[in-house]
Amino acid sequence: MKRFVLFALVAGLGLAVGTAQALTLQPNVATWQSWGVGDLNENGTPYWDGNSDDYNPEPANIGYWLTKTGAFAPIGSAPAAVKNASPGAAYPYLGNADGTAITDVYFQSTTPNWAALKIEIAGLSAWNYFGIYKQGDLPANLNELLTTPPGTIGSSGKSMLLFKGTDGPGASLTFVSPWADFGFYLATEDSANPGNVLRAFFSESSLNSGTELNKQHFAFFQAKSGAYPAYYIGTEDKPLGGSDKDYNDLVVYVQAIPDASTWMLFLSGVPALALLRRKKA
Ligand SMILES: [Ca+2]
Ligand SMILES: [Ca+2]
Ligand SMILES: [Ca+2]
Repeated sequence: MKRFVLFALVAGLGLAVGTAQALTLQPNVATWQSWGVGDLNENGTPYWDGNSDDYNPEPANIGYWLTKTGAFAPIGSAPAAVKNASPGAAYPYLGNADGTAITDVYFQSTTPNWAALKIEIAGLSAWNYFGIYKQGDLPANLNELLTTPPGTIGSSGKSMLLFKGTDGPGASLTFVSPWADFGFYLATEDSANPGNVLRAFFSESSLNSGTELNKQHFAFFQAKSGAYPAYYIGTEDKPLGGSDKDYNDLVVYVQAIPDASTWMLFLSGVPALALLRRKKA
């Protein structure tokens, strides 16, 4: 009897973890590149290692923020809240071995994910919207990317807002993608014409328009792997030709979390544990 209970418990847990792994948050490519503080010199290699305008002359791109160096070091001039939000780690980034960007990135997930807005260091911070869209399939009217409140799906069913312009660090939400495959977008609202998109960039940069076609405005860093992976996502909010390429303009942390059925399976093992404990006593 005892052995059967143990078996049921282990089988339940195994099923729970297996279910989560099958559908959890994963990029379509897995070429993670390692880096360290020694690679930071604002020379554009890796592609997110740009010369930030934010705290000149102190360096301040996403790499410095992740590692608490430059403007984000204890003596740096960035605000304490921005420094404190840093994980202090050089997490591997998604890219080519030579430091160039992977142009088309999307993710796969049908399980819940938790997203948190970590920092925004950009003049356009009040106008930048961040969300997910159906892989390879944009809304015909990009103004749908501004559909609020966060968690709402746009009218064509092809986008879901996660953070609106007036959201700031500390904003967070749990979301389930309506599509198995989805990309991330950054849309800037036109301050002169609210409700209209001034510019929008997509993690599949082949969906970008004009000068930004095939130019990657997102940088992905892998904070956790395994059953519940997590990523930091840095963004550059201006056309790359006229930007500082610091990828710290809006930074989001996103992590896969256990869904309700996984918790049910897990909890189903708890009475078995209690039974085992009672038998021992
Ligand atoms: Ca460099
Ligand atoms: Ca920037
Ligand atoms: Ca910036």
